[in-house]
Amino acid sequence: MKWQSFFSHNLKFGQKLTRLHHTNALLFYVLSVTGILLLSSYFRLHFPSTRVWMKDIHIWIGFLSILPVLFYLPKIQRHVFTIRKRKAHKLNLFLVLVILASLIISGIFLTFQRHMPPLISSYALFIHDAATWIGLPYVIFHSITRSRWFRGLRNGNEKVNKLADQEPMIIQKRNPLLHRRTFLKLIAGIATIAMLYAIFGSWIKDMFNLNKLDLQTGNDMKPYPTPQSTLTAVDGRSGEFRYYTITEMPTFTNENWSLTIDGLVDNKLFYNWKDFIQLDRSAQVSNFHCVTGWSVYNVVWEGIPLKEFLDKAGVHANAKYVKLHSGDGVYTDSLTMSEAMMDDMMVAVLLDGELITQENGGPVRLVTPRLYGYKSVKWLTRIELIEDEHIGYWEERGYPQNAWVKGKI
Ligand SMILES: Nc1nc2c(c(=O)[nH]1)N[C@H]1C(S)=C(S)[C@@H](COP(=O)(O)O)O[C@H]1N2
Ligand SMILES: [Mo]
Repeated sequence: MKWQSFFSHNLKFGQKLTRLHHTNALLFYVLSVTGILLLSSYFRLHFPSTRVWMKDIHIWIGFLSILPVLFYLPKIQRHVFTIRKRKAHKLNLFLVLVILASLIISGIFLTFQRHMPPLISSYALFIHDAATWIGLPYVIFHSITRSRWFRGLRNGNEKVNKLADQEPMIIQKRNPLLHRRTFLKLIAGIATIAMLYAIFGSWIKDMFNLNKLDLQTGNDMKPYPTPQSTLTAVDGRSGEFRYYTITEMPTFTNENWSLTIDGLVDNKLFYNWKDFIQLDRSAQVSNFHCVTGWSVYNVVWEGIPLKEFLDKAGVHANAKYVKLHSGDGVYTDSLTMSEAMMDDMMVAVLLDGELITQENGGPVRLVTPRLYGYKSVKWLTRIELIEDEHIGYWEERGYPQNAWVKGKI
């Protein structure tokens, strides 16, 4: 990369293009790094507050990255003309522009997704992810094969083998694997894939739930509750949960799990696992929306409406908020009294007829279909009635207190 070119005037057309290209590449790298940190569950676990401003930085740089594209647009015609005879260059240009456009447009939607129906943000997130997983390996491969080091490697070899090159054997020309350039590119390709696998392997595993089995055995609840409802989702569940936690996942057994309802109530309630699963449950089909853009549709939850616990406990007149405590010992959130009394606020124990798994917040989690997922406290163990507003875990780190999902839920 020629750093001087960033500061010089009177550049020729080609040099200007190169400068745009390098600016674009730099921004793309910074966005990739911040973007991957945002996705990483390791980062969420160990640097939760950094995550919030990292997201802002990612968004701001994202907006900045529109500039090189805008500067490029008036030059596009001339550029395409100069490469009119090079098929590979044209294809490359087209691919890069499609990837950039997808990332920018979906990124803008994601930035403002709180003001849009969740369906749009799910699509935007899908496109943003897909464009990243195609674009990033492509860019890494491109940078390796275009780097001076790589070219040096190629030229160096060519000099050494000059003699051999003068009389190329037919087989070398025909067989792409034996052609030196292709071979080096192949190596770069393999290196890229290996590198990406090292970085994203665990993410890919999470994505495809390859490690679901060990996680499922995390909790050990006995007896296993049988569904009391036969409700099923007509179209079946669609979408995948992204498992979030800001601590190591707590592990529960029937011995160490309990639920307490206390604070400003007439009767403090306390349930151990045995008592808890004797309670009458109802079921609901609802959608689950995370404020970062993903949704899961048609989830069948079975559990006890939060309202029933509050009625049973007898809420004092001065209680204004319901504070929810996670058994992880760190995560909390709160609901206003009217939010808490909504019919679909549920203390859920079964998901699609099965015990909620450990990574999904089981054995018991709150379900808040009309409010964003950060209100839906996982590993719920305590419901406390309080008078003063409580600022929840993510709200303290920049998420809005108002978690209502806009549009069709
Ligand atoms: N204890 C606890 N509860 C939590 C969280 C968390 O990190 N810890 N993340 C919240 C957020 S932001 C979302 S979107 C949902 C995600 O639920 P899932 O991990 O089951 O997909 O859980 C919510 N409840
Ligand atoms: Mo979330």
